[in-house]
Formats: sequence, structure tokens, C-alpha cells
Amino acid sequence: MKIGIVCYPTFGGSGVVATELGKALAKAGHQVHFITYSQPPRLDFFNENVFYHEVHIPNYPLFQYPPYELALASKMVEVVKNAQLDLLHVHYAIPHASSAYMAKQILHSQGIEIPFITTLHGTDITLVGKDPSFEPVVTFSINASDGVTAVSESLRSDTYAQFDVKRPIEVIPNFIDLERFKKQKKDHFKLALCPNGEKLLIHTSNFRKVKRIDDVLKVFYKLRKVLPSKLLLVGDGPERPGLEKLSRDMGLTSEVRFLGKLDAIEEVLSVADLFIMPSEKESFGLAALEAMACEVPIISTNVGGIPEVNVQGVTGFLSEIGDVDDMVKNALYILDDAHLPTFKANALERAQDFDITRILPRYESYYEQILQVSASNEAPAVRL
Ligand code: GMT
Repeated sequence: MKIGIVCYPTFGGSGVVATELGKALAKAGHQVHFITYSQPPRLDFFNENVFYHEVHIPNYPLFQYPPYELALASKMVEVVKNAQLDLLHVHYAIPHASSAYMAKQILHSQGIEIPFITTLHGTDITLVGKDPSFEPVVTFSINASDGVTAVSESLRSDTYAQFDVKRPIEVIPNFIDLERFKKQKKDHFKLALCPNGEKLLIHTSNFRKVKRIDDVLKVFYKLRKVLPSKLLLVGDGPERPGLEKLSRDMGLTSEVRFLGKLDAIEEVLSVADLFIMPSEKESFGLAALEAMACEVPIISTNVGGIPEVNVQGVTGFLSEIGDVDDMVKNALYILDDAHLPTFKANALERAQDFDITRILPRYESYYEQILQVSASNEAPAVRL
């Protein structure tokens, strides 16, 4: 198949999922064309089946807000025609699904039919998508998609609850490349970070409010009073300056390290003992899955799709949003040397359920199903 993938070229979950999916499809022999405004961070290699098309937005003084979605739609039209794509797969509803709809209509007016699939990732539904500034466009674009997928059962239910969606939504969970995300022997890292055998806690995210990283600091503050430990905070985003200050104010400077954005995140995950995800919303929790693949158990909230990944009492524990004391209690239980090896082994075993080799065929067969319906000129399926 010749597939166009549209995504945000960021370190954030949806961009990572889209890029890794494209790479896996290319490895499986499909031709994959990425269409986005800059090169996705994980697309830094050569593969004969991978193409990258940059969306250029002309800078004109009249534009207070450059019309990215128009430039994107035009680029989709150009790539579909030049590369003779079979389908477009857009990740994140806003504005990718509406741009795909426009591209589809332009191409239709030129006698070219192109189906598009929209994958919902989370905040496009649970946060920004339902804002009245976007809601009508999001609802319309989801309903106008030839296929719709969501990354968890929870996100599918949220979408039906919050939007008047008529399309059946296929749940295809996020996945992990276990060849890349695996525990590596990095004893020297561990020794440098925890010279006295301290336990190592880790959190990775894009440092937005929804991640509640102040709860990470609060958990750590209480935990390290009873258990010698260190904390790594990986990633960057708007909350970081405030969190650095909070960490100083709490007197944690020598025990907490802010590492910024890291490409080889699996190297630090390899030396961690526990991952903390106290998010307020999370449609899936890809960062937790990456940790689990590196044999790191999880303490998290019980929101959204997290319970579909982190299994209560098996790979870690789930708490109510903001219940710092429960998280501390759970962390102490997991970090007990009598329990830790079992939780680590369970985390890896659960991560294997999301191995890319299991999930990729689900996308491939969904693509085929959508292509068949589109070629037959049947109306796309409607939710019963
Ligand atoms: O919240 C993030 O970390 C970024 C965000 C995004 O849109 O890229 O992540 C969303 O998509 C990820 C991949 O499907 C999911 O693993 C995250 O849970 C989801 N984030 C939220 O729902 C808040």
C-alpha cells in the first residue's frame, strides 16, 4: 500500500505513535509518506520506503495566524497525486482530520478518490477538541472520516459521550517496539545516579499541567523520608520552570534531576525502579508502556485508558487523582525488595501484549477494510 501519514512532529505521544507506525509499515514493505511541518524526531534514518514531505506556510504580513490547515490540505493534495497514494492516515483530529476532508473533496473534484482514516489520541477529544471553538469541526471531521480509530476503549467511550459521532470507532491500542525498548545493562548510570544503592524513580512527559508533575514531587518528598531514593524528571514543557522552583522550595535539589528531552529514553528507563504517572487525563499512557517494556513498574492514577495498560496489583497500582498518600503507600510496597522483582517481570510481560508485531497487522487489516469499502462505492459504515 502507499500510505500518507499526517501527524504532529513532536516528542508527544501522538507524533511518536504515528512515526513508529509509519516506520513499521515501511519495514513491512509499504510505501509511507509523512506529511508534516518538520521532520519528526524519530524519523532520522534512511529507509527506501519512507518519504518526508514538509508543509510550507508562506509568511505574509496580513496573516496574524498562518493558515496551517490550508497549507496542509494543499500538501496532501500534491502528495496524493504525485505519489499516487492509496489512503491517508491522520493522527490527532485537530486540524488534521478537517484538512484531510478538504484534501479529499479537492481531489474528488479532480476525479481522484482518496479515503482517510483518523486516529484519535486523547487531548483532541478530552481536552481541546470539546472546546466550543473546535467542537463542530471535530464532530464533522470524525463523521466525515472513512475510518476512525481510538487508542483505547476509554477514549472510544469518551468520544461517543462527548461528540455526536455516527462512525463506528475501531480500538487499536498503542504499541511498543520491544527491540528498542528493553532493559539495557547500564550499571554505570545507576551507580552515578544512586551511589549508595538508592531506589530510582522516574517520570517522563511533556510537562503540561494535565500531567500533575507537582504530585510526582509530593510523592517523592514523602517517600524519600522513609526510603533512600532519587528522582529523574525527563522531558520539557510549560510547567518545567515552576516545577524546578517547587523542587528547590521543597529542598529536593540534590535528589531530583531535571534531564530535559532525551532521545534515548530507554537508557534511563533501564536503570529506573519505578515510574510515576499521576495524570489528570490520559487516553492511553504511552510513556508508562515504554517504562514497562524496560521492566519498570508503574504507580499511576486510574484515569482514562491507563487501567488498560497498568494492571492493578500486577504491573503496579492505580490511585485516585491527587491521592498522594495512596501513591506513596503503593510505591513503598512495590519498592520493597521482596516485591520489586515480581512487579518488574510482570511489567515486561504486560508490555509484550502491546508488541508492535501484534498491533501492526491490526492496522494493516483495518486499512484493507477501509480501502475495500471505498473502492466498492458503498457508504461508509454507520454506528448501530
Ligand atoms: O499527553 C501527551 O503526552 C501527548 C498527547 C498527544 O496528543 O500526543 O498524548 C496523547 O496521545 C498518546 C498517544 O496515543 C497517549 O498515550 C496519551 O495518553 C495521550 N495524552 C492524553 O490523553 C492526555
